[in-house]
Amino acid sequence: MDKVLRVPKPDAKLFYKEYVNKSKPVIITGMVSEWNGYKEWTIDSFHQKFATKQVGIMRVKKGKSDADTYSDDVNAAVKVDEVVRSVKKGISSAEMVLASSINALYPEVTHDIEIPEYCINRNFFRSRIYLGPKGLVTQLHHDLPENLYAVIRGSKHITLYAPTDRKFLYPQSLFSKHPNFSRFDPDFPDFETFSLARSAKPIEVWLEEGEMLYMPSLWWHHIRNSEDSIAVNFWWSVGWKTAIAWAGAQYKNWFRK
Ligand SMILES: O=C(O)CCC(=O)C(=O)O
Repeated sequence: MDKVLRVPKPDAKLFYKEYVNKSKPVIITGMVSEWNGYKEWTIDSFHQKFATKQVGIMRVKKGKSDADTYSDDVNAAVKVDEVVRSVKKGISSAEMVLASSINALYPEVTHDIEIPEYCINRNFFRSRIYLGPKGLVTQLHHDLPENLYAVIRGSKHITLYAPTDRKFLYPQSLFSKHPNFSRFDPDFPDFETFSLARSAKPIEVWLEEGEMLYMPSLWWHHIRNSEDSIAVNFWWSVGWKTAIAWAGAQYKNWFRK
C-alpha cells in the first residue's frame, strides 16, 4: 500500500470489513463536514466559546509537542483562554498547545461534534481535542487503540508506517517513559544513525479540513500542522486489545500525576 484512499462515509459493516479487520488506513469524507463544529468553529470562535474551560495541554519545545510534559484533563489547570493565546503566538513562541480530553469541553461540545457510529458504545473509548499552530509536530509514535482522527479546522501532513516497519523505526526502550515513540524523525531522516530506517516504507497523507483519517491499531504516525489547526480524535478498542488499552490508560494517568 503506498496511498491512502478517500471513501465517502462507509457504513459500519463495510468499515469493519474493509478497514478495521484488514488493519488498513482510509480517509473518510463527508462526515466531519456535517458537524456543527465544522460549520461554526474558527480559532477565534472556539476561543470565545470555551475560554473559561479547564483543559489538558502539551508543552512545546522547539516546535515539537513534548510528550514528556503532556498533562491529561486529570491534572489540567490551564484555561482555554491561556492556551489559545499561547497558540496565537505561532510555533516559534508558543509555550503550550491544547491536547485535552473532550470531556473538559462538556456539555457545550456535544452540539459541535458527533461520535462516529464506528466507535460508539465501546468498552474502551477516549476522545481528545487538539488545537495548535502551523508547524507544530507530534513525533513518530504508535498507539494500541484504533484511531479516527478528524480535522475540523486547518490541515495536516501525516506520515504513516505499518506496524511491520517497527523493526526499522528504533522504538524507545520498553522501560522508558514513552516506549511507543520512535527515535527516528521522518522530517529530518538521519540515516547514518538510524540506517535500518531506509527500509521503512512511509505513506504520506495530506489530511484536509473536514476529513477523517482512520489509523488502525499500532500504525506509526508523525503529524505536522500545515496550518493553525483544530482536530479531534476518537480512540477505541476491539477484542482482546480492550483490556490492555484500558490498563495502559490507567498507567499513564498514574505516571503523569
Ligand atoms: O494531533 C496531534 O498532533 C497528535 C494526535 C495523535 O498523536 C493521535 O491521535 O494519536
